[in-house]
Amino acid sequence: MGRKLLLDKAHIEGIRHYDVYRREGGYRSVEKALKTMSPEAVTEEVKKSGLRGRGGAGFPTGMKWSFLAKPEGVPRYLVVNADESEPGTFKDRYLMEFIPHLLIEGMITASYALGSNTSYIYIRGEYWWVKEILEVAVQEARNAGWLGKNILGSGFDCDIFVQPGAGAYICGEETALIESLEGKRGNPRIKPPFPAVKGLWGCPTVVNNVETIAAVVPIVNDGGDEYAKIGVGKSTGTKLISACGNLNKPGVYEIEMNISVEEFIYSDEYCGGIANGKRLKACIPGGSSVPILPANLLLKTAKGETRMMNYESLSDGGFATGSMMGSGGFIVMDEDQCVVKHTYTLARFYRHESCGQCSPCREGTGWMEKILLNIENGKGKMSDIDLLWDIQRKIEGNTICPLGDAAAWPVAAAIRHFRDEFEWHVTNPSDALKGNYGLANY
Ligand code: L3W
Ligand code: SF4
Repeated sequence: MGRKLLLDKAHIEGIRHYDVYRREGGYRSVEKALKTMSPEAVTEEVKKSGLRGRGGAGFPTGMKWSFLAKPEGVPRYLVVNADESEPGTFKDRYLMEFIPHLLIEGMITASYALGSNTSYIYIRGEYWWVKEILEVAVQEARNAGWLGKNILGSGFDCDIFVQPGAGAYICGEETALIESLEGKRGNPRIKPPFPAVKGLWGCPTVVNNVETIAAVVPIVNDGGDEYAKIGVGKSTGTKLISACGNLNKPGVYEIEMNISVEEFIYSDEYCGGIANGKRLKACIPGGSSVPILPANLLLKTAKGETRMMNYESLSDGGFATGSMMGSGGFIVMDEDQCVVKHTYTLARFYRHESCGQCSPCREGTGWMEKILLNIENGKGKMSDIDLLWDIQRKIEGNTICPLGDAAAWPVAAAIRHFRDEFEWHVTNPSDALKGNYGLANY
């Protein structure tokens, strides 16, 4: 059994509430940090741990914290990104819903390290019941003296506020999130300046994912070196994976980052294999924004090495033959699934969620959606496939925020690996219309 650092206690009855969480050892990291460590020492442990941002980019957390500007007399902020909206990703919801005090504990310790006296959880509006759970937990922490003035007599003041979004995917992009938190339309800002220099209300701000901040708890409790012993290379610690699609046991799993993709999909400890005895066709291993991989490149890399569930191995081969760990949204497709249809569905999503500031993203996502719908409906031409390729190339790298890339990559990867399926739709329009388009038709 793999070690669990975040979800090990998530199934204890009543753990959602303070008394049980505390009885099970909760808030030890706050005691340790505030009573025995300097803020710099906490950041040092996070650096030693090798923790990387769990929202998708995998940026080293300790490095991000040390980039935080500290001009005198200017407040600093910690903002937790709980706007989990990436299709296929639901691990932060699970953590917040079942063990909300883990996030709050991590936030207090992180706020101490960063010097943030007011910290925010920006949660997606659709998670309204999770917001209520968090608000109860924050109040419990306040009542127990873990939030407020002079916490544990340390001289450190901290409070936490929960702010819901209103259903826009783009508000998960850190600068759009900050705009939204300031009460404005969630349009991404041009970076630099990075939030670490100019973030919320123009002040230095660290934006971290829910899981990233929760991981601060075991790192401070056991030390960064202990955390770094789990996993491989630059992929240290454990990772939450939300597994969905044609699996026998979809769900949220905490894995050590040294297991193979094959073990994750087929072992009983995790997903238990493909549902209904079907064959594995493809997988989007890191949330909808990352490239799809066909089964042969999913279990083994192009070099013939076992593909592992970690940052390096999943991206091995670049986008030509690899993908990304991303946010950990692991979407599995069996032999009956149609890649053209899935690609269309994603294109529709990104077109709908584009904020419209940049022409390549605003116009390109609309064109990709229309062309994909035509192909899917048996009305496409062979030249449409090249046109699609051309459009996604013109979006990638030419936009203010990563949503443009996120819209382009799935289309590029689908054409790269499943071009024959696109061509089949063009040459067999009546079959495509009837919905006969899985591997079974080849
Ligand atoms: C200070 C510098 N800070 C970088 C900070 C930066 C940010 C972090 C990573 O996009 C990806 C995206 C989605 N000084 C800095 C610096 N930083 N250089 O480091 O930055 P970046 O630009 O690499 O990424 P990002 O803008 O945070 C995130 C992908 O994740 N994704 C999305 C998942 C969606 C969810 C969800 O719904 N929960 O996670 C999945 O793959 O496409 O590429 O903080 O400020 N010099
Ligand atoms: Fe808006 Fe798309 Fe430009 Fe991002 S890439 S700023 S979502 S138009």
